Amino acid sequence: EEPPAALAVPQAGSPELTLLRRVGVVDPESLDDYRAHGGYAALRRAFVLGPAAVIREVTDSGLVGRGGAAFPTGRKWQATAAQPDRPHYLVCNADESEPGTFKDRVIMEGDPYALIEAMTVAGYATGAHRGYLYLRGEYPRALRLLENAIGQARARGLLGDDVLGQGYAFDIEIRRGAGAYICGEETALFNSIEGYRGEPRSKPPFPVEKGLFGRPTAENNVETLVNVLPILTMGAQAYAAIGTGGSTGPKLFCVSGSVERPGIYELPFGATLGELLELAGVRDGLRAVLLGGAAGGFVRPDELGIPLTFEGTREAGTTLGSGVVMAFDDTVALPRLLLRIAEFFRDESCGQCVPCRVGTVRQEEALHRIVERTGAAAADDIALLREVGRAMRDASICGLGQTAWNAVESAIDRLGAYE
Ligand code: L3W
Ligand code: SF4
Repeated sequence: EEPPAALAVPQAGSPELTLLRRVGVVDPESLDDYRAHGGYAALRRAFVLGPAAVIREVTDSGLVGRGGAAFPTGRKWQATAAQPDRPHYLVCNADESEPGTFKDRVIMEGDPYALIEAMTVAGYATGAHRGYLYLRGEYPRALRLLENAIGQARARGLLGDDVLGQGYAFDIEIRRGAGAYICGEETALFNSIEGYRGEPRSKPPFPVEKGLFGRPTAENNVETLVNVLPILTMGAQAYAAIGTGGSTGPKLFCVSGSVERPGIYELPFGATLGELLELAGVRDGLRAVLLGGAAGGFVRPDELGIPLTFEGTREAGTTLGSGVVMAFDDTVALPRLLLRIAEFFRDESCGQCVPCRVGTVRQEEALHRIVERTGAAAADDIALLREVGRAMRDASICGLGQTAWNAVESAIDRLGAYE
């Protein structure tokens, strides 16, 4: 088992934290300790409010998905709850595989009961009696702690046939991934749980209508779910006052690369990229920052004023994604880094659709030629990359193919990577 990722939380124990306040503070194996630190107050409030009012609170809070696509959580829950078809399912996407992303791991290892409680609230609100927690296969410590938490919660009546004596039945099953990035795509994830190949389905129909086992399903990222706890305990209004009008609440950022203190940082939406890098101790000679992971885009050192919000990054022509911030100094060979990203996408493409299956190979080949020419690009390589990139973006079935050219494009256009 790997050492605890919770060590990588430079702000651990700070009283002003919302999502990370228990990480590094509570004993992740102890339900009593979790309760002593405010655990299960949100679920109690949910039972007082009832499912419809819980969804209203989540909608009013402005919470949007933290997995990268920023879809409004309240709308997703409302659409699931409204489906007449039964049963409904709740799925927690804990297949955290975006390069540079490790925030969900820190929550699951440092505060596992929070996720179990949040899943129970989500199940209650959306009318599900069964929750699946799809966990990245390479997280053995999270697996052990979550299995323990589920067992303890079951033994104490916090999961099972009659949760908290309220007549609501809910239980959670953990399913482990087997190392495929694509299984983090929600419909590939459903296929994986159902025992099929991890290949994305065409959408629509969206999971809220036909998801796991063809049933109405609310699928949320770990960080999205744990945000529901403070929404219920502090109230939607107080929660919405954190951050900006367009991006409410606190956000976890995964900072790595050329910084002194890599790790998970919790900040309200709206801090600038520069402020975050300052906290992490940015090193001299900064050359580029990759925002949003391999599926995201590069920005230049003179763009550190970009506000870390969904609207701010969009306006700046980039993306926040799931909160990845990778800093690269001038010792990093950009052409090689881009080739590495292209290799990743070629490797992880599920191969189901032509634009992505062939496009990721062509992209890698072109980048390989460039590296062999010691980093210089011929004009026809750049033209080919653009053409292949456009085809992948426009015609791929899922986000993997649609975003496989983002980082390379931004490196060419914003960084002048091959000039
Ligand atoms: C009901 C509608 N539901 C959309 C739902 C949809 C899904 C969510 C977002 O995200 C992103 C991608 C990567 N009625 C709906 C609806 N939905 N319209 O909303 O949907 P979508 O299709 O915009 O995106 P997605 O494919 O679910 C993936 C980005 O994440 N990414 C990957 C990150 C990886 C991690 C990780 O390792 N933890 O998060 C990186 O940026 O680019 O934008 O639930 O069903 N009309
Ligand atoms: Fe598979 Fe790529 Fe097509 Fe997605 S875009 S379905 S990963 S081949």
